[in-house]
Amino acid sequence: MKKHILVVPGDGIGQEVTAVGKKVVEKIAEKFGHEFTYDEALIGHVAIEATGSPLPEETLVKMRASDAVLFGAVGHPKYDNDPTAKVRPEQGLLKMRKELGLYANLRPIKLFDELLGASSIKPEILKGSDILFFRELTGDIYFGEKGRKNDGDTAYDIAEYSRYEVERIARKAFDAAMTRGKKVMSVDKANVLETSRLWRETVQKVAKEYPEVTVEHQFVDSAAMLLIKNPRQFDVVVTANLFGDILTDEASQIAGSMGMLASASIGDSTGVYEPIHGSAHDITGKGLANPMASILSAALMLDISFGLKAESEAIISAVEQTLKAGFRTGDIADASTPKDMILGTDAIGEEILKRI
Ligand code: GGG
Repeated sequence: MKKHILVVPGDGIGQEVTAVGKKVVEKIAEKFGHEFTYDEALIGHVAIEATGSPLPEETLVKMRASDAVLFGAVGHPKYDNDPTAKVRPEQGLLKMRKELGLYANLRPIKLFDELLGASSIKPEILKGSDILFFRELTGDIYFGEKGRKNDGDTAYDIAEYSRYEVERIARKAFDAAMTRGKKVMSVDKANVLETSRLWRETVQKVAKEYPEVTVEHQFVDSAAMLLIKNPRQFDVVVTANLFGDILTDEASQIAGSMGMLASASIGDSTGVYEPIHGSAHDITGKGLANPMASILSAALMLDISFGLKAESEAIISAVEQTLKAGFRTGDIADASTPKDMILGTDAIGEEILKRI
């Protein structure tokens, strides 16, 4: 198969983990006889430094012309400490999602059995957890009008959802549920928010098209609590942009670490595949970052954008075997991990490559 992949590492550890993710894709191409070509582009802080824009037009053109995008992360502490900055790395991420129509963000919470001890949640509560989040990605408070009034003393962010936006993400979640446990949990805050009341009403309507699927509605505060109390009761979850952002970071503790969670952003055109974690400048340049989220994002890319199921499974199996062999990065090591089995970004990448 011939495919053109755009690699967009972005900022901080995005550079380090995406390099390993790309090596894994190259190994798959070699092993399975595919012809993948690659190009690179800038986004985030590195793009601001080079061009003044967090998402240069050239990057967008390259994204649209590619078959899939392997993405890293955006962010820089410089902006976190300067709330008045007008140009910010995250604007590149949001604009990319809007421009490419990436309205559905799939975040599988896959717990490898080998990591049962890595979480602070008890293994007997975690064992068997397998959740697929659908986070709506192009609406909500992230994209509504925002600003300041009263000479800057009052700030506002408007949350907005249209029926159409809710319907299309709900359909994606219900379609996925039909291939899994035929169960959808819709998460909102319908006791308080009007957008959530429209969300619930629309999900209820879409649910009628899927009589085999059981639907449960949860308020986001309750869902956040249940996720830790009983993660096994979750299967497919569909929720709004902000709630999905927060709940999936929480859910990373089910998988052991943010460094284990991959994601796929799909919609109207080219799919974008990226770890859910950010740029992590506290560990940037130290070679400590866990590349597995990037590697597992590459697996999602092969499966979802290219339909290469066996290749995708080969990657997941290589990650599993590496964990079974006892290798860990620092974020997923526990007290019982021997020091010499705790590897850096490139070294654990090599162990995974060996097993493909
Ligand atoms: N790879 C994910 C990433 O770069 N996250 C940083 C970030 O700003 N995330 C906000 C969001 O996902 O909406």
